[in-house]
Amino acid sequence: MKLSLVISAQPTRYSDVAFVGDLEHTLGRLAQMGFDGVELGIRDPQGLDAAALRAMLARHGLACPAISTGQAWIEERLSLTSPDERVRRAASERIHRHITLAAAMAGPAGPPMVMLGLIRGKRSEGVSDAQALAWLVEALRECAAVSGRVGVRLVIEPINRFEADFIHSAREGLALLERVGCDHMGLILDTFHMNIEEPSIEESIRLVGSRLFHFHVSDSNRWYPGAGHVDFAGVVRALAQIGYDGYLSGEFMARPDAETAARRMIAHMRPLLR
Ligand code: LER
Ligand code: MN
Repeated sequence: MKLSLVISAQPTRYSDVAFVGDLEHTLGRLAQMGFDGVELGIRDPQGLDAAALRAMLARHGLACPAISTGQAWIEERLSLTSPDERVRRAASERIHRHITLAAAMAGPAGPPMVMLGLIRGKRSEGVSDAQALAWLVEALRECAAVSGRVGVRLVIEPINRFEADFIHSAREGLALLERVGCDHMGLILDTFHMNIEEPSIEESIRLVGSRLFHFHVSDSNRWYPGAGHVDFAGVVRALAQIGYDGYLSGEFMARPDAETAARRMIAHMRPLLR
């Protein structure tokens, strides 16, 4: 298992990323601290140069296991479950651009995965659960067809009930995967959401098993691992049991500051991976 950190490739209001700003400088600092990779939060891939990003990552010896799309919801309210057909279409098309960027960024370990969390949107008033789910499934099947053509894997994130109004748990995430029916779509689990929604973090990791494609770490209070009460030794043991060999990607608030939080994540997590 390897360690990465969620950072933003563009300016953002999203608060749970530890670094926003000069990307080249950030990558240099993270490589020095001992990270293996970075997960890039990207609101809109338009205007980003995949070859330049790939070269910048390579200069610092960092991988990019995933790019995430949630800023398109946070900044622009693009949603796969909006009652407005034009908004749903814009959200799908935005994800297609993320997929194209991911394909063009492919490094030695293949292309980054594209993460779909908040962009599923919130169920609007007057829209039933069944309707929202039907729109979501339809959009995910379309995204899966696009990503399948270029060999990019998609990951769905169960998100806690205070931030999203459906697909909160690992079990609900698995049911969604079943309904979409696509082998190159899996789940990402996030210890912050799991601490709120799952009866047992370890049991839920085991339940997801081989459908676990990616993993976010932050402590129970959304601070860096080690700042709250999540048992990360138990988390790593459960991940090892299911043969998970991907990234543990830190996604937490920049507290007390970005640099200290990132260092403390490495100090807490690295010894658990040995
Ligand atoms: C995104 O990965 C996430 O975990 C959500 O909580 C977004 O805020
Ligand atoms: Mn997350």
